Amino acid sequence: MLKSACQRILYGFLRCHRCKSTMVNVDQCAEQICQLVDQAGKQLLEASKELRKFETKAHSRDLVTTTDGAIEKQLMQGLQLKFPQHVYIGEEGTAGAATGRKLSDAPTWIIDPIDGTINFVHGFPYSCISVGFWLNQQPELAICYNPLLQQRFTARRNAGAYLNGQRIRVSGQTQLQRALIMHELQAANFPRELIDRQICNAEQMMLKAHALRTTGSAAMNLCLVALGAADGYFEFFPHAWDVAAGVLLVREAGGVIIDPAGGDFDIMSRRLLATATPQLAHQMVQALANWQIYEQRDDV
Ligand code: LIP
Repeated sequence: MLKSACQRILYGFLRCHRCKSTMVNVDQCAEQICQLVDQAGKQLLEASKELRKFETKAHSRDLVTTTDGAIEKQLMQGLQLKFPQHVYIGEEGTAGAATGRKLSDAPTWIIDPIDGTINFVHGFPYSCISVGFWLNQQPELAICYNPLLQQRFTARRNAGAYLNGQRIRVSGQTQLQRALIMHELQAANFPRELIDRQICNAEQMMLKAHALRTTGSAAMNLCLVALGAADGYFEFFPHAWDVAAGVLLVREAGGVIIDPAGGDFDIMSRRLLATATPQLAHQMVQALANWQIYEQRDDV
C-alpha cells in the first residue's frame, strides 16, 4: 500500500525561488518522508495498544505523550540525515528551536507527530501523523497517515490527492443547506468571550447546514473534505502543523482553502476555512461574518 500511495507523488526537481542555488529533489523528499511515516505509523499503532499516559503543556487540555515526542524526533532525525539544509517546524519543538516558527521560501518540513493527541490518549481512532513539505511558502508534498484506520492520504502539488493510492476528489457540494460541515470547539483556557464566539459560529452553521461534525483533529477534518465525505470545515486556532499537509490534500482534490473572513489563507494565522466549492465557501464566510476570532499567530 505504501508503494502505491507514494508512487503516486513522485516526478521531479524544484528550485527554491529565493536562494536560486537550492535545487530541491522533491522525489527524494517524497520517498524519504513516505518511509519515515510508515515506520512512525508502526510506532503509533504499537503505542495505541498500551496505556497512554500523558502530560499537559500550556493548559489542562493541551496534552502530550511520550509517543508524540518520540515520533517527532524520529521523523526529524530521518529527514535531517538526508536534508541537513532544510528548515523544520514541529509541534513538540524538537524542530525549529533554531529558526523559530517563521516560514520563509526555504524548503521547510512542518510536522505534527500525532494530530488528535486527546483522541490518541482516549483510543478514539481519529489521530494521524501529519507532515507537509513547503517550498517558496507553498505546499509541495502532503502525507497524513492514520494507522488506526489504515488511511494514508498523500498529495503533491499539481499531481492530485490520493487515499491509499486511489485518486480522491471533493464532493462538489455548492449549497450550505445541503452540506455536512466539520468544525472544532476549543475550551483551552480561553476567556468566556472567545468560548461564546465559537458557540455562536457553531449555532449559525447548525441552523444553516445539514449537520455539524467534529473529529478532534484538524488534519483528519481536512482529509474528510478532500475525500468528499464532508463538504466544509472551519476552525479558529488550528496551528500551522495541524494543517500544513491537509490544505494541499484539499486543494489537490479540487477544493478551496481560504481565510474564514474570505481572504487568502495564511498558514501562520491560526484561521482556516476549507470547502468543496467556491460557492459553499462564500456562504460559509457569510455565516461566520459576525463572530470572527483572531488568535495569536504561530510565527509571533
Ligand atoms: C488538535 C487540532 C484540532 C484542535 C485541537 C488540537 P493536536 O491538535 O488538530 O484542530 O481543535 O484542540 O489542537 O494538539 O491534537 O495536535
